[in-house]
Amino acid sequence: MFDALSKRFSDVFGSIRGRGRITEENVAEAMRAIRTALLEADVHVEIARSFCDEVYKKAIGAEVIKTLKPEQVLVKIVHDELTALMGPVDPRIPFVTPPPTIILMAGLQGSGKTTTCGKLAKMVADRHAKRPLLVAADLKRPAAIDQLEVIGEQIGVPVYTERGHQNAVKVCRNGIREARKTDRDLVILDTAGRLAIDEEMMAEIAKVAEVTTPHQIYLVLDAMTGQDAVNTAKSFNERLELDGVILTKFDSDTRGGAALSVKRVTGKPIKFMGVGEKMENLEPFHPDRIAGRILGMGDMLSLVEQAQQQFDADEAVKLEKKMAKGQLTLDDFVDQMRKVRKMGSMKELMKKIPGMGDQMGDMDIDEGELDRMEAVVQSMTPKERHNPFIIDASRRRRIARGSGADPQDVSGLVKSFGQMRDAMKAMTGMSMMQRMKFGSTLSRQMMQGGGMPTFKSKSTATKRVVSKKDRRKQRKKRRR
Ligand SMILES: Nc1nc2c(ncn2[C@@H]2O[C@H](COP(=O)(O)OP(=O)(O)OP(=O)(O)O)[C@@H](O)[C@H]2O)c(=O)[nH]1
Ligand SMILES: [Mg+2]
Repeated sequence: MFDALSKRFSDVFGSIRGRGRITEENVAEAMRAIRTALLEADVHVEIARSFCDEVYKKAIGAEVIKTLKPEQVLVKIVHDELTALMGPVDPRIPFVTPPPTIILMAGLQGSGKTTTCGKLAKMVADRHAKRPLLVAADLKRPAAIDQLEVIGEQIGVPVYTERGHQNAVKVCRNGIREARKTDRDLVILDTAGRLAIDEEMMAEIAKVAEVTTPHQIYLVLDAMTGQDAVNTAKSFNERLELDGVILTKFDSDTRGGAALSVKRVTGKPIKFMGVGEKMENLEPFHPDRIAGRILGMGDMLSLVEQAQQQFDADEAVKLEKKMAKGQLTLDDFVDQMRKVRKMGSMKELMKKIPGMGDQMGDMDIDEGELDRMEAVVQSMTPKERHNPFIIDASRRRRIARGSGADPQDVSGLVKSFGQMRDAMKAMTGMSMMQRMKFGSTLSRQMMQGGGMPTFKSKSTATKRVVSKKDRRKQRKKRRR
């Protein structure tokens, strides 16, 4: 999402950067380019126009022209304006007392309602320690109940169903009663969608809303449908008291118009975004971070937030100490890998690091490599995991046999581990900024090497990571 728009913005700012002197005309010209970029991203024409007017006014007011770094001032104004366009939004779910909090999900067919019900249930269970109940109130499609049951099982959340029933309102009511009886904190009602807005669907969902009086009504919108999504939002908003929108398929290659227009058109913010098909692929929608992403500033905050959920602070301190002493073991290493993996695919993660997004291209990181690497480590003795350099040829063959790998894979892993340990040791003396820079060079080199450096790595990619020269430089820096 936003790839084309990001590119256009960076061209616009680039052209300003190249100019020695900035005039009012230059700013106006930039605004025209931005307006075209927004229209191309499928942003509503009125919104694009008022957006540019607003930026122009502020840019002139802020005397962008007279500042030494006009480009930076302009980026800031555009960033703030984009943030204002998509926000404000309170990304929390307001839980009520006494429970249960009732959430009604509405949306067109295929927009991602059922999937999002599961994702939301998982999110409240994992992050807020709540006990959700899913209610299968889509009685239009025979397979809909099964689909929700499969999802429920996958995430370990109970699903309330009534087969052979024709009345969605009753199923919802009974589901809520069941939630009270079984002491659940939250009920999520999955309703039926239609191909297009029709009166029957609107009447049904309005009736469900009237009878169940949900605390929150979320409209699930498919980002890929662009302006249609915005029109859908408008229609639903006229019939239901929406509390927010969940924009799905954010991971798709869409132009982003829906994300930028929904709030302005309906007055209702996007609260969450679906970023993939997996159950953990739901994230709070932060307009400022999205604006930053559009402007190519990376999405570090989301990355940090994601990382925080997985990495325990105490553990990090312990690890840091081990790293400094070069005492990192293969166990620690695999443990970290597992955590990184839990956070989502490596590629998704790397994309969020500023400057990494455009370098990712089509490069893919083979997660199967991680599995194979784990298998090798698991075939080692605890002593070997602690210090894999004691592994001799016969043990190497034995470990390879035990894990279904080649003996070269085992030695490759040990070698790369040594390099990684050195690299980490070198990193400990650095400041956060230096580390980020170093880390991103490291990961880039890892990827240019064709994959993780830790396994089957016949490439010399990681060797470059801490060359002697770099190490000397780092030592110097530390001394300073
Ligand atoms: N890539 C991607 N796919 C998604 C996302 N959310 C949902 N999907 C996919 O979209 C398809 C439709 O999702 P459903 O959850 O069945 O949609 P629905 O709104 O319940 O559809 P109906 O019940 O037929 O109205 C599925 O294949 C999902 O895996 C997302 O955020 N990213
Ligand atoms: Mg469904």
